[in-house]
Amino acid sequence: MSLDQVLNDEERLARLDLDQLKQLVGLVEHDDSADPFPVSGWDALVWVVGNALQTAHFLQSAFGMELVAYSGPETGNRDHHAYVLRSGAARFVVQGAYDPDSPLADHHRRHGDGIADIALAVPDVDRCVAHARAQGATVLEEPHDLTDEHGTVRRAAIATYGDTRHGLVDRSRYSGPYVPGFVARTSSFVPRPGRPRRLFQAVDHVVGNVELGAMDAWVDFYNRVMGFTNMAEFVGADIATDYSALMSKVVANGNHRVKFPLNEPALGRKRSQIDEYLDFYRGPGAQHVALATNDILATVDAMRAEGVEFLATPDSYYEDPELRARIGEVRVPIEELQARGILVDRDEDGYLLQIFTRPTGDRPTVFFELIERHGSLGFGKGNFKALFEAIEREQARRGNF
Ligand code: TYF
Ligand code: FE
Repeated sequence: MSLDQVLNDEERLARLDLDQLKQLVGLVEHDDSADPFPVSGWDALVWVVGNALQTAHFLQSAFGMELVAYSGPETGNRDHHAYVLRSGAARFVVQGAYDPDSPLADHHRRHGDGIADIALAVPDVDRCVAHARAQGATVLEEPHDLTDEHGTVRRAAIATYGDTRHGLVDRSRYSGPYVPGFVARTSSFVPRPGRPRRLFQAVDHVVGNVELGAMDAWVDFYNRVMGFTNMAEFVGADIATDYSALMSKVVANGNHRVKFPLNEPALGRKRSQIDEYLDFYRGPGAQHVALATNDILATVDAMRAEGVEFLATPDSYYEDPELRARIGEVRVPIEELQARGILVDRDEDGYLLQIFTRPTGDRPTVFFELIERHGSLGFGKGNFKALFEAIEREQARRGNF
């Protein structure tokens, strides 16, 4: 697929052009014809939460997302409520059980709020499933058509780590608001005056936490089953603070739009943040979602004004002369970053700005990252130590460190 073909309708509607998208998420040229499992991008992050109505409200008020579709008892879905929200190219679906016997209630009982389906947009669902099956993947949903008056969505799903799945979705023959069973829905929510129209434009990466010793097997799964390749920032060595450690490797699809860092705990003097996640999520799962923004300062300010809490970065981070020298010039004075706790990292390709929220649910599990890329295709390796120390301060506040 050539680069000018990769923009989907939503991205065109969101007036994202190719150069913006390349910069935002580090998109690269890729030839699909030789790819055994072509993936064009993200379809949706599908959450199971304890209260979908209120999560949908939070995503509108605090994350600036727009409500676009709904399914629930009023539309014939007597199992759960589901709200579809958009921000630029990003789509979230939040589901909460209506029927006390819904499988979603069991999912929530076990995992708390979390991502059940990291759904990917694929041009050929059947080809992907045939390849995945031949490679030994577990097919959770066989390819099937969902049809209504707006057309047809073809969908399948394969299992990944823990109870997480990858929906494989082809919506090229569909013009409805999400998938059959959903109706278009907007809301009366009005953003605070002066707030940017969008707080983020795309999903950059989704990180998976897997069990001790399992990371390489999952890297192999993404290589073999889904044709993903290992990204440069494929460290392999432990990333350690004085107290704890983890290992992280990154795989990406052909055009690099979909990037999956995979973490496993490593043995340190204290309990790793990954262990804390695995305990409270009751197994492997999606740890953080990085949202790409083209103005991280405005986004952080807008989210903070709505009560979103970010990890604190100590002043010593900004005063470290070694860091200052390594970072060089970025688009704003360092003081502007320091005032907000935004981290900077630079590599051979450019730099990135990033910041992390506290966990957004009741358990110390899922959280968000905001990322503004300026050429760097990395994940902020230079910030790992400062970041992990900040996470450990939070773990200690919770009594888990
Ligand atoms: O995605 C990444 O790799 C960075 C850094 O527990 C990171 O955002 C890695 C592990 C982690 C938190 C952040
Ligand atoms: Fe990240």
